[in-house]
Order: sequence, then C-alpha cells, then structure tokens
Amino acid sequence: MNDIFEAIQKTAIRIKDAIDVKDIGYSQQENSSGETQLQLDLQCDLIIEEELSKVSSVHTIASEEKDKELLLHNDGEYFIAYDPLDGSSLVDVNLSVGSIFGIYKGAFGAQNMVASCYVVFGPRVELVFAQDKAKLYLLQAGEFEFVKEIRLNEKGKLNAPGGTQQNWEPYHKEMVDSFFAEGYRLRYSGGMVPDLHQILLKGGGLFSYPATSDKPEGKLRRLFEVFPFAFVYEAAGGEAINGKENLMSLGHSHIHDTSPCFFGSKYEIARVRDVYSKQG
Ligand code: AFP
Repeated sequence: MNDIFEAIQKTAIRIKDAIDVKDIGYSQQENSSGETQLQLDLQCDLIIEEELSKVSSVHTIASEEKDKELLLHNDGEYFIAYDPLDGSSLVDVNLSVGSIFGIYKGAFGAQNMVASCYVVFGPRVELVFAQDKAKLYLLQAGEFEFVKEIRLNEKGKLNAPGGTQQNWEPYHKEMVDSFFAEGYRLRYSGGMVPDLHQILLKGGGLFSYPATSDKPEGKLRRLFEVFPFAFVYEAAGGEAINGKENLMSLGHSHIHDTSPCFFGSKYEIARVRDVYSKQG
C-alpha cells in the first residue's frame, strides 16, 4: 500500500505542474508552436496511468476518463478507480479542483475498498489518505508532510446542496431549507473535492447530490467519486448514505454507474435518513 501512496503523491506533484503551466482547459487547442494541446483532464489521466503502471501491486485501473478498465499487472492485488481531475471546468475560472482515488483489493466494489485518497489543488496542494483513519497531508517544498488526523464533529454548520434546484423533489428542497432555517451556511463551489474537503476540515455539515428529475440515479460516479468519499467520511467519524442505505453497502454493475449521495456528520445524516425513509 505504501508504494501506491507514494505513486499518488508523485501524480499530485505532476498534476499540480500540469495545471500551473497548461494553456488552460480547452480541448484541441493549438499551442504556440502549432502542436495540438491535450485537454488537461486527459493529460492528468495519462500522468496517473503512467505512475500507477510502475507499481507492481496494482492489478487494474479504471479512470473516469476511460470507457474500460485497464489491466496493468497480472500478479497485482489492488484495483484502483480514479477521477484524474474532478471539476476540471473550474480550472478555467481558477477555483479549486481535485483528483480522487478508490483503492480496492481483489476486485472493484465498495465492499472491497481498503483505502481511499483525494488531492485538492487550491491555493495549496493538500492530500487526504484514509485507511482506518483519515489523515491530512500538505505539499511543502516538493514533499507531502503529515498535518493531522481529520475528525468530524457530531454536527456541523455548512450546507452544500448539489444539482439543479428546479429538478429537486419537494421533500428534498424542504430538507435543504430546514438546515438553512437552523443557521447552516451555504458553501458550494461545484467541485466535489473542495466542497467535501471544506466540510471535513470545518468540522462537519452536509454535502448532498440527490436523485433529480433529470438525473434519477444522481450525477456522481460510484467507483470514482461516491465510494472513495464515503470511505473517507466514515474514517473521519461521519456517515455517507444514498438517502436510505449506507453508500458502502451498495453494489455496481458498470464502472461508470452513479448514485444519489449524502455525506456529512452524524446529526445531518440522521435528518436525511429520517426524511428519505418516509418516501416510497
Ligand atoms: P464537472 O467535472 O463536469 O465540472 O462536474 C463536477 C462534479 O462532478 C462534482 O465535482 C460536483 O460536485 C458536481 O459535478 C457539481 O454538479 P452540479 O453543478 O450539477 O451541482
């Protein structure tokens, strides 16, 4: 597992460089020497593929940017699903973005997850690696240094409601409003990584991406986004559900399957469970 953790750190340093120097965002754009530029998220995908290819314990990878899984080492035991640059459209407006990694043993699937990691590229580069605990690291002078263990409070103050309100179910809107009525503050950038990171570091709150009329299965992808963050939130003493069931108890039938999802501290998730358990 240490070799995987080290490889992820290398990808983070290379992705940070790519974000810093890239002619931002646009696919098929020509650079000053007339070469076609590779879109930033595809470039990040290749960086991760390259670094994980060097780790013999990695059996197979699956990327948010690839249609299919990619076998790397027949003798490896770990299966890694990653989103190379989540929220990549935010690079163009200079907001934080992130990479997410779910590390599975033997096969992809929530029940096989043994570790999870994400990197936030903001004013600083921070990395959270979770096994039994969720640990925060900060990139300083080219090295990731351990900062602290992350623990959520029982109750937080932030509310990050995802999806288009127009397409929310009325009971979902009522629930979101009930938190605001209780004094919760709105914090939503449109980047899952910084939004969930903020709730984790500020002690708690609720991030939701519900089923909506246009996306009945939610937007966020199980293997690359939902399960990895569910694992981190549970390791930090929080909870993660799809409304009724724990996210980590769900299956998947395709690597790109999505799910409605709610991540938070215990108080907020109890409310979500209560509201959603009354629906059909
Ligand atoms: P993009 O990668 O298309 O920018 O989407 C980012 C994302 O997958 C996730 O990071 C956000 O939490 C979520 O979408 C935001 O979606 P809404 O704009 O529908 O709330």
